[in-house]
Amino acid sequence: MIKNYTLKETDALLITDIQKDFLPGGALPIEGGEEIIPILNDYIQRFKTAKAHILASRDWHPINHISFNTQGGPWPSHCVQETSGAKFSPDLKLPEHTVIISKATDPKHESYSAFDGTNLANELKRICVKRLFVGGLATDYCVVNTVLDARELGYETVLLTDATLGINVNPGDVDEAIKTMVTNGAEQTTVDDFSDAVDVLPIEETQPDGLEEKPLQRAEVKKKARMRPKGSAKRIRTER
Ligand code: VGL
Ligand code: ZN
Repeated sequence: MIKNYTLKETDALLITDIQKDFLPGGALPIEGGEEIIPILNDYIQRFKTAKAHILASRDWHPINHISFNTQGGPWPSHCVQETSGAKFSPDLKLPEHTVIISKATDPKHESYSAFDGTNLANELKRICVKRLFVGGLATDYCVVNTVLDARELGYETVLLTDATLGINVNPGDVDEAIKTMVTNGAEQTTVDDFSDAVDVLPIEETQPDGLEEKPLQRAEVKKKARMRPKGSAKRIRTER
Protein backbone atom coordinates (compact mmCIF):
# COMPACT_ATOMS: atom_id res chain seq x y z
CA MET A 1 0.00 0.00 0.00
CA ILE A 2 1.38 3.40 -0.96
CA LYS A 3 0.90 5.88 1.80
CA ASN A 4 1.90 9.50 1.86
CA TYR A 5 3.18 10.38 5.32
CA THR A 6 2.93 13.94 6.53
CA LEU A 7 4.81 14.35 9.79
CA LYS A 8 3.22 15.84 12.88
CA GLU A 9 4.47 16.93 16.29
CA THR A 10 3.08 13.71 17.79
CA ASP A 11 5.36 11.61 15.59
CA ALA A 12 8.69 10.25 16.74
CA LEU A 13 11.71 8.87 14.94
CA LEU A 14 13.51 6.14 16.85
CA ILE A 15 16.97 5.33 15.50
CA THR A 16 18.35 2.10 16.88
CA ASP A 17 21.99 1.33 17.62
CA ILE A 18 23.95 3.27 14.98
CA GLN A 19 27.09 2.57 16.97
CA LYS A 20 30.65 2.08 15.77
CA ASP A 21 30.75 -1.59 16.85
CA PHE A 22 27.81 -2.42 14.55
CA LEU A 23 29.47 -0.75 11.57
CA PRO A 24 32.35 -1.92 9.33
CA GLY A 25 35.56 -1.92 11.41
CA GLY A 26 33.62 -2.53 14.64
CA ALA A 27 33.40 -5.59 16.88
CA LEU A 28 30.10 -6.89 15.46
CA PRO A 29 29.91 -5.22 12.04
CA ILE A 30 26.79 -5.33 9.89
CA GLU A 31 27.74 -5.45 6.24
CA GLY A 32 26.79 -2.22 4.47
CA GLY A 33 25.56 -0.70 7.75
CA GLU A 34 27.18 2.62 6.87
CA GLU A 35 24.93 2.94 3.80
CA ILE A 36 21.79 3.60 5.82
CA ILE A 37 23.34 6.53 7.72
CA PRO A 38 22.76 9.18 5.01
CA ILE A 39 19.16 7.95 4.73
CA LEU A 40 18.70 8.25 8.49
CA ASN A 41 20.15 11.77 8.27
CA ASP A 42 17.51 12.56 5.66
CA TYR A 43 14.80 11.31 8.05
CA ILE A 44 16.34 13.35 10.90
CA GLN A 45 16.01 16.51 8.80
CA ARG A 46 12.38 15.74 8.01
CA PHE A 47 11.49 15.09 11.65
CA LYS A 48 13.37 18.22 12.77
CA THR A 49 11.54 20.36 10.23
CA ALA A 50 8.17 18.94 11.35
CA LYS A 51 9.07 19.56 15.03
CA ALA A 52 8.54 15.84 15.60
CA HIS A 53 10.56 13.94 18.20
CA ILE A 54 13.89 12.21 17.65
CA LEU A 55 15.17 9.42 19.88
CA ALA A 56 18.22 7.20 19.56
CA SER A 57 18.81 3.90 21.31
CA ARG A 58 22.22 2.45 22.03
CA ASP A 59 23.34 -1.02 23.03
CA TRP A 60 25.11 -0.24 26.29
CA HIS A 61 26.57 -3.38 27.83
CA PRO A 62 28.57 -3.79 31.02
CA ILE A 63 31.87 -5.56 30.32
CA ASN A 64 30.56 -8.85 31.80
CA HIS A 65 27.28 -8.91 29.85
CA ILE A 66 25.60 -12.27 29.35
CA SER A 67 25.43 -11.82 25.55
CA PHE A 68 29.22 -11.98 25.19
CA ASN A 69 31.09 -15.16 24.15
CA THR A 70 33.25 -14.79 27.27
CA GLN A 71 30.06 -15.22 29.38
CA GLY A 72 28.65 -18.06 27.27
CA GLY A 73 26.59 -15.76 25.04
CA PRO A 74 26.23 -15.73 21.23
CA TRP A 75 28.13 -12.52 20.41
CA PRO A 76 31.67 -11.22 20.54
CA SER A 77 32.10 -8.47 23.08
CA HIS A 78 30.55 -5.27 21.65
CA CYS A 79 29.14 -1.88 22.66
CA VAL A 80 30.74 -1.95 26.10
CA GLN A 81 29.68 1.13 28.08
CA GLU A 82 32.00 4.14 27.68
CA THR A 83 34.22 2.46 25.05
CA SER A 84 34.88 3.91 21.62
CA GLY A 85 32.96 1.06 19.95
CA ALA A 86 29.80 1.99 21.86
CA LYS A 87 29.82 5.54 20.50
CA PHE A 88 27.26 6.63 17.93
CA SER A 89 28.72 6.87 14.44
CA PRO A 90 30.09 10.39 13.97
CA ASP A 91 28.39 10.37 10.55
CA LEU A 92 24.93 10.20 12.12
CA LYS A 93 23.75 13.78 12.54
CA LEU A 94 21.79 13.52 15.76
CA PRO A 95 20.30 16.83 16.87
CA GLU A 96 21.46 18.25 20.20
CA HIS A 97 18.26 17.38 22.07
CA THR A 98 17.96 13.78 20.90
CA VAL A 99 16.59 11.54 23.67
CA ILE A 100 19.13 8.76 24.25
CA ILE A 101 17.87 5.34 25.38
CA SER A 102 20.55 2.99 26.75
CA LYS A 103 19.61 -0.68 26.66
CA ALA A 104 20.90 -4.11 27.71
CA THR A 105 22.70 -2.64 30.71
CA ASP A 106 21.86 -5.48 33.11
CA PRO A 107 24.77 -8.00 33.01
CA LYS A 108 22.45 -10.97 33.57
CA HIS A 109 19.71 -10.10 31.09
CA GLU A 110 19.79 -9.93 27.28
CA SER A 111 17.46 -7.35 25.85
CA TYR A 112 17.24 -6.44 22.20
CA SER A 113 14.17 -4.22 22.41
CA ALA A 114 14.72 -0.54 23.17
CA PHE A 115 11.66 -0.81 25.45
CA ASP A 116 13.05 -3.67 27.56
CA GLY A 117 14.30 -2.39 30.91
CA THR A 118 14.43 1.24 29.73
CA ASN A 119 12.28 4.32 30.25
CA LEU A 120 11.34 4.50 26.55
CA ALA A 121 7.63 3.76 27.12
CA ASN A 122 7.37 6.44 29.84
CA GLU A 123 9.26 8.92 27.73
CA LEU A 124 7.00 8.42 24.68
CA LYS A 125 3.96 8.89 26.90
CA ARG A 126 5.42 12.01 28.52
CA ILE A 127 6.15 13.71 25.19
CA CYS A 128 2.73 12.65 23.81
CA VAL A 129 3.96 10.53 20.92
CA LYS A 130 1.22 8.78 18.94
CA ARG A 131 3.13 7.29 16.02
CA LEU A 132 6.59 5.75 16.01
CA PHE A 133 8.91 5.44 12.99
CA VAL A 134 11.76 2.99 13.53
CA GLY A 135 15.00 2.61 11.59
CA GLY A 136 18.53 1.48 12.36
CA LEU A 137 20.40 -1.71 13.26
CA ALA A 138 19.85 -4.60 13.46
CA THR A 139 16.57 -5.47 11.70
CA ASP A 140 16.53 -9.04 13.01
CA TYR A 141 17.36 -8.14 16.66
CA CYS A 142 16.87 -4.66 18.04
CA VAL A 143 14.51 -3.38 15.37
CA VAL A 144 12.08 -6.32 15.28
CA ASN A 145 11.86 -6.59 19.07
CA THR A 146 11.41 -2.84 19.46
CA VAL A 147 8.71 -2.69 16.79
CA LEU A 148 6.81 -5.64 18.31
CA ASP A 149 6.88 -3.98 21.76
CA ALA A 150 5.68 -0.71 20.25
CA ARG A 151 2.77 -2.52 18.60
CA GLU A 152 1.92 -4.25 21.87
CA LEU A 153 1.82 -0.83 23.56
CA GLY A 154 -0.63 0.27 20.89
CA TYR A 155 1.55 2.61 18.86
CA GLU A 156 0.99 3.05 15.18
CA THR A 157 4.42 1.81 14.17
CA VAL A 158 6.20 2.33 10.88
CA LEU A 159 9.34 0.47 9.83
CA LEU A 160 11.73 2.55 7.72
CA THR A 161 12.68 -0.25 5.33
CA ASP A 162 15.27 1.83 3.47
CA ALA A 163 17.03 2.73 6.73
CA THR A 164 17.43 -0.63 8.45
CA LEU A 165 19.79 -3.56 7.95
CA GLY A 166 20.17 -6.86 9.76
CA ILE A 167 22.74 -9.48 10.64
CA ASN A 168 21.19 -12.61 9.01
CA VAL A 169 23.03 -15.12 11.21
CA ASN A 170 20.77 -17.60 9.41
CA PRO A 171 19.87 -16.70 5.83
CA GLY A 172 16.34 -15.29 5.76
CA ASP A 173 16.37 -13.92 9.32
CA VAL A 174 15.81 -10.36 8.11
CA ASP A 175 12.95 -11.34 5.77
CA GLU A 176 11.40 -13.32 8.62
CA ALA A 177 11.74 -10.35 10.98
CA ILE A 178 10.04 -8.02 8.49
CA LYS A 179 7.23 -10.53 7.99
CA THR A 180 6.70 -10.80 11.75
CA MET A 181 6.55 -7.01 12.11
CA VAL A 182 4.02 -6.67 9.32
CA THR A 183 1.90 -9.55 10.67
CA ASN A 184 1.78 -7.67 13.96
CA GLY A 185 0.47 -4.54 12.32
CA ALA A 186 3.60 -2.54 11.54
CA GLU A 187 3.54 -0.45 8.39
CA GLN A 188 6.53 -0.18 6.05
CA THR A 189 7.78 2.89 4.31
CA THR A 190 10.70 4.55 2.53
CA VAL A 191 11.61 8.24 2.12
CA ASP A 192 9.74 8.30 -1.19
CA ASP A 193 6.45 7.98 0.74
CA PHE A 194 7.02 11.25 2.61
CA SER A 195 5.34 14.40 1.60
CA ASP A 196 7.82 17.26 1.07
CA ALA A 197 5.23 19.84 2.08
CA VAL A 198 6.59 20.16 5.60
CA ASP A 199 10.15 20.57 4.29
CA VAL A 200 9.52 23.45 1.95
CA LEU A 201 7.21 25.74 3.92
CA PRO A 202 9.12 26.37 7.17
CA ILE A 203 12.44 27.05 5.40
CA GLU A 204 10.89 29.75 3.19
CA GLU A 205 9.03 31.29 6.08
CA THR A 206 11.73 31.37 8.72
CA GLN A 207 14.79 32.40 6.76
CA PRO A 208 14.15 36.15 6.36
CA ASP A 209 13.39 36.58 10.09
CA GLY A 210 16.36 34.48 11.11
CA LEU A 211 18.70 36.54 8.98
CA GLU A 212 17.54 39.83 10.49
CA GLU A 213 17.71 38.58 14.03
CA LYS A 214 21.28 37.39 14.07
CA PRO A 215 23.16 40.72 13.82
CA LEU A 216 20.92 42.13 16.58
CA GLN A 217 21.73 39.24 18.89
CA ARG A 218 25.42 39.64 18.23
CA ALA A 219 25.32 43.38 18.99
CA GLU A 220 23.51 42.58 22.24
CA VAL A 221 26.24 40.20 23.35
CA LYS A 222 28.97 42.73 22.53
CA LYS A 223 27.20 45.42 24.55
CA LYS A 224 27.00 43.13 27.59
CA ALA A 225 30.66 42.26 27.26
CA ARG A 226 31.59 45.96 27.16
CA MET A 227 29.53 46.64 30.30
CA ARG A 228 31.45 44.12 32.34
CA PRO A 229 34.21 45.83 34.36
CA LYS A 230 37.69 45.00 33.14
CA GLY A 231 39.20 42.03 34.96
CA SER A 232 35.93 41.10 36.67
CA ALA A 233 35.86 37.60 35.21
CA LYS A 234 39.31 36.93 36.61
CA ARG A 235 38.34 38.23 40.05
CA ILE A 236 35.31 35.94 40.27
CA ARG A 237 37.50 32.95 39.48
CA THR A 238 40.10 33.69 42.21
CA GLU A 239 37.39 34.24 44.82
CA ARG A 240 36.07 30.66 44.40
C1 VGL B 1 21.88 -6.25 18.85
C2 VGL B 1 23.20 -8.08 18.44
C3 VGL B 1 23.79 -7.95 19.66
C4 VGL B 1 20.84 -5.31 18.41
C5 VGL B 1 22.46 -6.13 20.09
O1 VGL B 1 20.50 -4.42 19.20
O2 VGL B 1 20.36 -5.42 17.29
N1 VGL B 1 22.24 -7.23 18.04
N2 VGL B 1 23.41 -6.96 20.49
ZN1 ZN C 1 24.32 -6.32 22.24
